[in-house]
Amino acid sequence: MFEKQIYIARRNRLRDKVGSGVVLIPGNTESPMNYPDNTYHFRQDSTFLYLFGLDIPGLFGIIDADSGNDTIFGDDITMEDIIWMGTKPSVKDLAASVGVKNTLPFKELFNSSAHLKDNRIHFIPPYRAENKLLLQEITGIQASLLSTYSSMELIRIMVEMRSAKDREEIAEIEKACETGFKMHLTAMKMAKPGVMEQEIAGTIEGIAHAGGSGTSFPTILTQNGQTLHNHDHSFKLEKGRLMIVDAGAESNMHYASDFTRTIPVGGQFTQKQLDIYNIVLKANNTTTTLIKPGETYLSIHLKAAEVIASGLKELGLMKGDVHEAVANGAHALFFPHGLGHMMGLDVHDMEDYGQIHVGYDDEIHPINQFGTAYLRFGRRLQKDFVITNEPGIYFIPALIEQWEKEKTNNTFINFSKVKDYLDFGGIRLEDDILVTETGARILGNRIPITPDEIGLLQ
Ligand SMILES: [Mn+2]
Repeated sequence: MFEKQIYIARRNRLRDKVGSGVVLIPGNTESPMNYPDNTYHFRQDSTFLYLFGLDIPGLFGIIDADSGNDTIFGDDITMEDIIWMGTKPSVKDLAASVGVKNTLPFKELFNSSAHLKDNRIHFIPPYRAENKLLLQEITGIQASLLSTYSSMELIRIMVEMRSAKDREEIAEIEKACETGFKMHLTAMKMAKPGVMEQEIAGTIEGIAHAGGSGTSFPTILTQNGQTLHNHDHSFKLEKGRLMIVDAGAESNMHYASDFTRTIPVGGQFTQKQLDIYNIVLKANNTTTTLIKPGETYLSIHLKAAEVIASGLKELGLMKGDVHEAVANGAHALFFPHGLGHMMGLDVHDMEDYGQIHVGYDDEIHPINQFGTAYLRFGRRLQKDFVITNEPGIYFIPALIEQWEKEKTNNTFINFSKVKDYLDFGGIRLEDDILVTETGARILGNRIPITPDEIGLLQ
């Protein structure tokens, strides 16, 4: 936990901005896996963590902008809890540790329904079934309509508050980066022919648990990198293939890291792999040099797409004018996703608020074109934003086949040449970036990325 003044200041800031009404901040509860007492790893809600800091299940926060009071609802532990789970401070003491004076037993939340009906209420769209049911009960709004009735005003305020990271938050992200570095270095050293993907994935997830609160998202580790979010780890590594690892850790306070590296099994790239790898590396490095306050990430995404298109043109896989190719979305055959996203308490920071509200604003709107439409974050950068930089090139046989059949962008794509790459897989390279006053800083020690650096590890 941070010092309690930080949480008090955040809640006061929120209260000032929201002006009037009652803000409901449900914490998360334990969630059963296969029977009630066998639960998933507990993960507190990030908005609750941001405003109330307490990392335990079964709490609910209310910030009352009218009265100026904050209340935490929760139950003190029973003798049975002490016997099985050990002792823990009272809800009153926990609340005091984050500067909240008022506490009430959890059941009192249901008695507050009348009070809620007389006031403007604000809540973020709930994403867990348990909290949907809870909000339905206390607000009287049907669970399926809760998203519709969530507060746009609260979403805007929270995005504004959480987008720029403060010093303490950046220090936490750097801890997660340090663990992420160890995970990736270990994966690189283990990537030898005959090793099971699962063995490496399990080992690096252990490092994430040893270094903090586990992984920040399900690990992607595969020699079938043409599938962007491939969570299968059932193959044995083969010489000549590329292994993609997209994995990150959470610090103990739940701040995230998120890195991707792609390495040749056994350590040596073929020339064909190296040619594609160097294009992705150039796109990644170019992105880092372009990041600075005032630039839009949408324009940087498109610049990275141009680096990719011009590299592929040099190899004969694309043709025609590079700007025109990118304007027409031809690069998306190879780079069908966005350049990156915000990162903080969530690996896709604040994605539960609605991606469009986090990544776009009144000035920068999403582009509705295959590929660029997947860009999660496009708006103007500001100092202390933390974003990911993750360009990639993939050869997705089904997509290539469809585009060729439908003649999609065939003025810019040399399909006969692309066919030599159907068994290539994919390459993605991802760093985590802090926007500084004048440019960008790569967070953490940069994980080995040049072909030479990678070769030395094996
Ligand atoms: Mn990412």
